[in-house]
Amino acid sequence: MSNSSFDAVVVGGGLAGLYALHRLRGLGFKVRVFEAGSGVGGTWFWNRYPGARCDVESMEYSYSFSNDLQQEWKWPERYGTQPEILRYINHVAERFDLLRDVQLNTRVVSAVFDAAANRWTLTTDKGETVSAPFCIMAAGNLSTPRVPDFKGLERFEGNWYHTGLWPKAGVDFTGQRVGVIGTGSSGVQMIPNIARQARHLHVFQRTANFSLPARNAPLDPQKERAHKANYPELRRAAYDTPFGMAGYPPPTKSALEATSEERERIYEAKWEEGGSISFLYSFNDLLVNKEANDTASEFVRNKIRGVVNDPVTAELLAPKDHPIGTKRLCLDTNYYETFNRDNVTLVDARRAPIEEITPKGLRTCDAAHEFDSLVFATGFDAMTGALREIDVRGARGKKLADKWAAGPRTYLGLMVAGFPNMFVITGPGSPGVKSQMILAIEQHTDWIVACLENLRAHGFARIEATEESETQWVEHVNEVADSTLYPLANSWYVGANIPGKPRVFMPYVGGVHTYTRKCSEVARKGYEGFALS
Ligand code: N01
Repeated sequence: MSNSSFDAVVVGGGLAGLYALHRLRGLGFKVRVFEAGSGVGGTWFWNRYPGARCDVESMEYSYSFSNDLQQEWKWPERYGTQPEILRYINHVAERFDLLRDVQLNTRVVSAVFDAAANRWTLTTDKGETVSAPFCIMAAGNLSTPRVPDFKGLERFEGNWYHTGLWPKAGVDFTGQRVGVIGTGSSGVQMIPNIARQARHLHVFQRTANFSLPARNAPLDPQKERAHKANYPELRRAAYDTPFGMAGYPPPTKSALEATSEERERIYEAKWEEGGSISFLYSFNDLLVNKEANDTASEFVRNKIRGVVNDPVTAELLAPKDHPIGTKRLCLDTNYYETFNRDNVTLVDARRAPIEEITPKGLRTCDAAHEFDSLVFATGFDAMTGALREIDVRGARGKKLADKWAAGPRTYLGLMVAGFPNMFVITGPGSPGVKSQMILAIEQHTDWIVACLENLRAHGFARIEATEESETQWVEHVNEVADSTLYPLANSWYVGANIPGKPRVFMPYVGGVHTYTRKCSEVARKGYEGFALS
């Protein structure tokens, strides 16, 4: 590396890190991005499992910062596939000449703040050291894959995979006996695809998840034209919505005010239309009133019962432990139908938990299974995992991992008290993961860049969230979550998938509109809640 001193360093070369690089360059900053992968793309670089696809429509799930880019790029389908999205990200990286400042195959292992010099020093797994006044954490929310701590995995004689670390060359399961563990979004997308190849597929389900039909199709050229004709307006309008997506008229009626016939008609139309936001927008209280939610949950359970031929399997697949929408609502193509295939078996891993991996497969408490391949669709150490894996030390030498031992604390999901000049893009306490992620990335980054401009204009060298503003924000995030049904689910939003992780509701569910207004107001009031010096 020719120069180890920068104006800003960025950790992560996914959608967030690349946009941060682009914007920081616009300030005239000398920037270095560190990316652990051998290519850019983050989530879309690593999650190459069969069937990986975005659950936000492709006309929405893209950068808005360049009108030429959004007008010229052609998405072939309603929802982008992983290869298509990765192609798009690489196109953006080339088009904006970003790659020359991205150092691939390099993992940041520590980030230490020097309070006297107001500089962050980062050390990489290659033993390099770089420093910069500002450190931007763009390390992702679902970027630390987790394989459960099953006894015996090292003795397994077949091949095993995690959805979030999928081999670049792909995997051919033709003729194999395959076991898939996990039925979240990744499992739900992957299972129908593996079922078509495998000799036999066993799906180990601990918790049934709600899934709706995606209704993917080639992108309707008329819709594409109409969307592109109004792209800038639609992008702007998205900031005024809870989920950061325009074009979904907010519901005004409670599910409990509707007759059962009216509810059925509305749910049926949404089911046919496909898409999760649209379905959750059937009525205005599905995420805040359990009784209202029960009507939607039961509608989907009945759909599952209608699709799956075997009543015992259908009942097992019909989620009963959480209200619909309180875990990430999955979108699928033929997920439930897959369980009608002769070569697919659903195993109830709640009634009979997996006890160990054996050389030939795995053993639950009541049966042994033999597999050629095992696939872990077991999720991620979400939202905090990536930052906790880096040895981050703030102004008084305090470790971020210690500060977050009882759960993450941030102000606006953007900064952490005691860690000056370190910004987080879509961190815990931000609505990022509960919204159109690329919009959130652009909003956070634009705010950070404006903040850095403001520091420079006023001759400040340092910005830090105050303890007080952080505490108030954490309380607010919790209050808002507690006014909804979200905390009722054992989801990764509360860290429930990681044994021992403190149960804290991490995303901000007050909506993109509320959050964006709050961020603008904070900036307008001279970065209220931050100490500048
Ligand atoms: O992970 P998850 P994911 N024994 O944590 C099970 C985004 N995403 O990779 O629910 C048995 O949701 C676990 O069971 P339980 C999206 O935001 C988006 O699927 O903990 N099972 C669960 O079934 C999503 O929410 C897209 O009881 C075990 C599964 O593994 C997020 O990524 C596509 C187990 C993990 O589900 C994460 O999704 C893919 C054990 N010991 C992902 N441990 C799209 O855009 C865990 N499980 C479409």
